[in-house]
Amino acid sequence: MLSVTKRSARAADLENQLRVAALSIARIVTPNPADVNNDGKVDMKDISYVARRFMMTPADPLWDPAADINRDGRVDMKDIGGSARRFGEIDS
Ligand SMILES: [Ca+2]
Ligand SMILES: [Ca+2]
Repeated sequence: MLSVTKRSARAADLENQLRVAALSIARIVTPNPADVNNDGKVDMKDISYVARRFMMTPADPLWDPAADINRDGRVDMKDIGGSARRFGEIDS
């Protein structure tokens, strides 16, 4: 009985480690697009960065594709909103 409990505890621990690893990989593969400056959190810096590029397109010399949260080729309210909606999100 004890060995079964030990084994399942080990399995649960392994399962947990795999889950943590999978989450880490998922974050690398799909970084949070709202974290424009890539510092691991979505805060006012990201939102103001997007806001400062309001109405810019790739034709603009200051264009930064990172500010185009929804990747539609223009920084507008949708991008500011997209960033604001994810305000406070932290990658750990
Ligand atoms: Ca950030
Ligand atoms: Ca956009």
